[in-house]
Amino acid sequence: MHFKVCPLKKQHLYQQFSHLKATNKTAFVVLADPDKITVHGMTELAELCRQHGVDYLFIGGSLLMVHQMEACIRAFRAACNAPILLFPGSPSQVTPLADGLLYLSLISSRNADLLIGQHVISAPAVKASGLEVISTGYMLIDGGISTTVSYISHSLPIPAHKPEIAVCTAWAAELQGKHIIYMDAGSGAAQPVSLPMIKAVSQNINIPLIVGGGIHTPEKMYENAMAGANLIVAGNAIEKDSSLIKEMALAVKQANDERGA
Ligand code: 1GP
Repeated sequence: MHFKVCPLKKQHLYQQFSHLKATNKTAFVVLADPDKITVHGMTELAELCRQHGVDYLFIGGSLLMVHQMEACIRAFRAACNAPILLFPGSPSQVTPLADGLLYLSLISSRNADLLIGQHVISAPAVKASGLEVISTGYMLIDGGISTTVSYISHSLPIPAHKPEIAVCTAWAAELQGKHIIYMDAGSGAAQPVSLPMIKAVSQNINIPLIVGGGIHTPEKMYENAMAGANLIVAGNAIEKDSSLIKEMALAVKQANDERGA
C-alpha cells in the first residue's frame, strides 16, 4: 500500500452537532452548488453568511460539471469563518480545503454502489484528505418531483406520508453506527419533508438530524427547527434570493430562543 494516509481531524464539528442534539437546538446551513454559482458570487454569499451568522456552509452538487469547487471554497473562506463541509455527489468531490466531509450512505436506497461501492473507491482520497469525516445516513424523502439523486442512484425515495419507514431507516443507520441522519426531499423539492416525519425521526433517534430540500421560507425554517431538526439546509431558495439569508437566520434564532437557548 502506497496510499497517503493523514490523521483525520478530531471530531470538532461532530461535537458541535451532538451538542445541538443534546440541547434541542438548531443550526442554519447554507448549501452552495459550485455548478450554480460563480466564484465572485461565492464571495458575496460568504459576506451575507458572515453578516447574518450562518452556522455552516455545505458545498457540493450531484454533477459538478464546472470544476471550481476549490476556488469556491477559497472565496468563501476569505470572507466568512463558518465551517465548510463537503456534501459530495461523487468521490471526485473530496478536497482537503474544507473542514469536514459528510460521508454519505444512501440508506433509503438498495443500491449497493451508494451504500458501500463508492466508499471503497473514495477511501484513499478520504484518508489522504485529513478532513473530519462524519458518517452520514442519507435518506431521500419523496418531495413531489423527481430528483437528480434519485435518477442517478436508480433509487426510490421514501414515501412522504410514511414516517414509520423513515424512523425504521434512521434506526437501522443508528444501529449500524452512523453519526448523523440527513433527511432530504431533494434540491428544489416541491414538498419539503413533512413536520410529522421530522418529529417522528427526531424523537426516535439519539444522533443529530439534518433536514433539507425545498425549504423556501423563514416560516418553514422555524417550523422545522421546532419539529426537531438540528441542522436545516437551504440552497435553491437562497440561490434565487440571497436576502432570505437574513430572515432565515432570524427564524432559526427565534426557534432557539423560544426553546431557551
Ligand atoms: C438538497 O437539502 C439540499 O440536497 C437543499 O435543498 O436546494 O431545495 O434548498 P434546496
